[in-house]
Amino acid sequence: MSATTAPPEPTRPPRSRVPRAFAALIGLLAVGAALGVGHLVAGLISPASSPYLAVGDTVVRFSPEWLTEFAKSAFGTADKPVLLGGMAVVIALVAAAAGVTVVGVLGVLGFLAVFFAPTFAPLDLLAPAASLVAGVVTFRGLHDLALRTYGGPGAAETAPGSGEVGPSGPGVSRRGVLIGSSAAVGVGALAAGTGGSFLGGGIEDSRAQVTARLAALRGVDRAPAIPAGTNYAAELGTTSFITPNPDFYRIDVALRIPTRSAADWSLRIHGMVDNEIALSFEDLLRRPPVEKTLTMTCVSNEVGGPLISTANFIGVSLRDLLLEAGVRTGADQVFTTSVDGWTAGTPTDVIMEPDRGALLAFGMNGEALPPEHGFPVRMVVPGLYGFLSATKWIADMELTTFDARQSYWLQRGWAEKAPIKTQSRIDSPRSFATVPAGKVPIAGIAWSQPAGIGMVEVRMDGGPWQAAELATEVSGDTWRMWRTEFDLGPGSHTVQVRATDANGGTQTEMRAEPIPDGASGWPATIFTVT
Ligand SMILES: Nc1nc2c(c(=O)[nH]1)N[C@H]1C(S)=C(S)[C@@H](COP(=O)(O)O)O[C@H]1N2
Ligand SMILES: [Mo]
Repeated sequence: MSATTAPPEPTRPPRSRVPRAFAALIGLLAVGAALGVGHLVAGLISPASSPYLAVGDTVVRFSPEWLTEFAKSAFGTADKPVLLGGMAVVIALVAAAAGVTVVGVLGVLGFLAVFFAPTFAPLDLLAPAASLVAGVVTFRGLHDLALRTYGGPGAAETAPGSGEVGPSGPGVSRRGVLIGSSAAVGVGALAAGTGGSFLGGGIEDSRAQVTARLAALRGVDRAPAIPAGTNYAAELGTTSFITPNPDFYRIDVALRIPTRSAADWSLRIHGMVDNEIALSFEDLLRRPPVEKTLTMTCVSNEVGGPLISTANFIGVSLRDLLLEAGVRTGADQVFTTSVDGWTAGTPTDVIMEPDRGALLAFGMNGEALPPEHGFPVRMVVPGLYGFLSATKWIADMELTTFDARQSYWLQRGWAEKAPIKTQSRIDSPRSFATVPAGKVPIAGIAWSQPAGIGMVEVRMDGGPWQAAELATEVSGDTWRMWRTEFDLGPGSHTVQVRATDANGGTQTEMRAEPIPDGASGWPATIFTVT
C-alpha cells in the first residue's frame, strides 16, 4: 500500500500549535510567578513561609549525612547558594516541561514544605496558597492567550468576537499581547521575588541600637586585654588572635538568616525547673554583663581546617540563670531551639560547672551579634563543639533529659557528648608553598579548651620532635599560637605538629573523620624549598 492510495486518516482534533519553546516559556513563567508571589507574600507576613525557602529547608533537613558533609567540604559556606541555585535549575527544567498539573503539583509541594516546617504557624499557609493560585492562574492565562494566538483547540471558540483579527491573519496583534503579557509576568515575578527578599528583614536598626547599648553598659566583668605577643600575624602573616567579625567562620542550616529584632526577642527557660523564667532583651541587659575571649570551633572541621575562630563575647552567665530557674534532679540536657527551629542539646552538668563560663551572648567584638552569628542572642559554651552548644537566634530553652529529646545533629548520627579535642594546625608555610632555602619559619595554632596548651612539638621529614616556641597565653579557652624554625635545603619537605595540653595529654595521632565527635590526627604540610 503506497502513500498515494492510503485512505485519508480520520480527522483528529487539531493539536495545539503553540511552539514548543513558547510552551516551555509559559511553564517557566508560571512557576516563576508562583515563586515570586509566594516569596513576596512570605516577606510581608512571615519570611520563613516562602515556599522556595521551605522546600530548600526540607532538602537540607532530609539530606543524608554523607551529602551534607560532601556539600560542606566541597562548597564550604557557599553550600547555601549552591543548594538554592541547584534547586532553581531543577525547578526550571521541570517547569519548562510542565503542564498545568505539574505546576499544581509543585504548588502542593511548596504547601507541604511550609506545613511541615519545624516553625509552622497557620498564617504561614498564606504564602504557599498565593503561590499556588499565582502559578495556576498564570499558566492558564498565558496558555489560553497562546492558543488564541497560535490556533489549536479553543482558537476557534475564543477568537470570534475578540475583534482582533489583523490583515495578515489572526494573531498579529494577539502575538503582541502575548509577548507583552509574558514579559510583564516575567518582570512582575522577578520584582515580587526581589521585594520579598528585602521585606521582613530590617534588623539593622535594632542591631545599631544594641551596639549603642553595649557601649554604654556599666559594670561589665571585662575579659583581660589581649597582651602583646599572642600571635605572629605581623611578622608571618598568620592567624590574628581575635578574628574580625566578617572573617569569623559561619556554620548553620539557615537558608535565610532569621530576622528577629531585639525588641521582639524573648526566651523561656522551662521544663524540669522549679521556677520558669521568661526573659526579654531588656531583662538580659539588666543582668550582670560578662565578657569572655573564646575560641569556637565546629565538629565538622577537618584536621588543618578553617572552621575555628576567636572573639570577645559579651553576655550573661547561663549558669546563674539556671541556678535561678532551679534545675530539677535528672534534667541532664539543656535543650535549646532557635527561631528557625534548629535544636541543640547541651549537657547540663557542663553548663553548671562553676568555671565553665557558658554565656547567653548578645555582643561580639564590641558590637551586637552579626545577623549570621545569631542576633540578637545566642549561646556559647567554652570547650564544646558548636553543634551541641552554640545555638544562634535562640528562642527557647527546655530543661529535659537526653532520653526524652534528640537535637538536630544527634538525629543525624552525631555524638551526644562532644568536648573539643586537643588539636593543632600549621598556618605557615601553606600546603604546597614554595619557600627560599635557609631558615624557614614554621608557625600555627593549637587549642585544648578549657585546659589550655602546655607544649607544641614540630618535626620535619619524620625527624625528632622539637618543642616550638609558644606565644603568650590568653586563657585555656582560647587558641594559642606557636612558631619555630628549621634550616632547610632545597627539595620537598613535610612538616608535622602535635599539641599537648596543660595537663600533659598529647593530641592523638589516630586519624578520625569529623563524624561523630570531631576529627583527630596530627596535621602535616608538604612544601617545597628552592
Ligand atoms: N540556630 C542555629 N544555631 C547554630 C547552628 C545552626 O545550624 N542553627 N549551627 C551550630 C554549629 S554546627 C556551629 S559550629 C556554630 C557556629 O557558629 P558561628 O556560625 O557563629 O561560627 O553554631 C551553632 N549554632
Ligand atoms: Mo558545627
